[in-house]
Amino acid sequence: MHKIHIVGNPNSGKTTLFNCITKSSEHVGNWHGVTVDKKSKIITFKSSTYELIDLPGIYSLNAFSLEEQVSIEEINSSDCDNILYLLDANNFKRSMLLALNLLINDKNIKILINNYKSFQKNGGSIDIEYLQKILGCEVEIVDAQKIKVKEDFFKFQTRKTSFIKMLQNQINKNSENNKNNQTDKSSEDNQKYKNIEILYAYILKIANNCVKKENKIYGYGKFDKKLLKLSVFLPLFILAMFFVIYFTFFLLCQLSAIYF
Ligand SMILES: Nc1nc2c(ncn2[C@@H]2O[C@H](COP(=O)(O)OP(=O)(O)OP(=O)(O)O)[C@@H](O)[C@H]2O)c(=O)[nH]1
Ligand SMILES: [Mg+2]
Repeated sequence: MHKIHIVGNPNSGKTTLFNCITKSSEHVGNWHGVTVDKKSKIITFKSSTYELIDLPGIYSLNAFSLEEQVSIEEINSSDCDNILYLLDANNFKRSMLLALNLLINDKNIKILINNYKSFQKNGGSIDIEYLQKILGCEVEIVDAQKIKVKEDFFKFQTRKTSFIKMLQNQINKNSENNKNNQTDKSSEDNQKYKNIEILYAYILKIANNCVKKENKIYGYGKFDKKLLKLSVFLPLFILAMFFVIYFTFFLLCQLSAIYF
């Protein structure tokens, strides 16, 4: 039986995808830490059997809470090779940190970009071909709520690209330098921060080359634009302040004089 783990940041839609594929009804919710333990279900697809495992959301391979520890232990276990990685299009850079972590740890991953429609609505786009080329794994746009599993969905073809090799070398070098210098707790923390700095430099390179994003503010529509024009906003602001002052100093004073 093939084991497939669903991994990603909190709130990226992992359980939604798990429910849709396995026809389950695990708890989903629009807040952090909805799934706190691993959930698994066995399914059969094209006469092969798969165990699909939904894990609690994590941001990196460093655990800060118990549920994050559950995920990280599972990812580090020997039977976790094939990973469906849920990437929220609206949080590309943040989601990419864990994806790169998995790739440099030699995991077979397939990146599923979720919430792409809302990202596009805000003027964004992601160059999928570039991502596939640079990361060496398959990248697909999905809708976790109504995904249709196609022929090769459970096939993973990850190859190590020169980009990932370069990143891996830099991370290894940093770890070795640190080992030779000191072994106390603060130097271990320094090494972790340095690793994250290295990863972020690579993430910026990727994002600059494949993510187009208009500088739109989420929820900033036509009404907000009109309202925020100085000629409209200033008189409305003065009027509102006038009513606040009038209500506080005149109306309330007169009312209190009548009743008290
Ligand atoms: N519209 C839309 N909403 C989605 C989609 N995927 C997930 N959501 C919503 O996003 C929220 C989070 O989804 P979950 O599946 O609970 O996310 P998760 O990754 O399992 O979260 P954790 O368990 O906290 O790590 C829920 O309110 C979902 O209904 C999608 O493709 N489209
Ligand atoms: Mg979940």
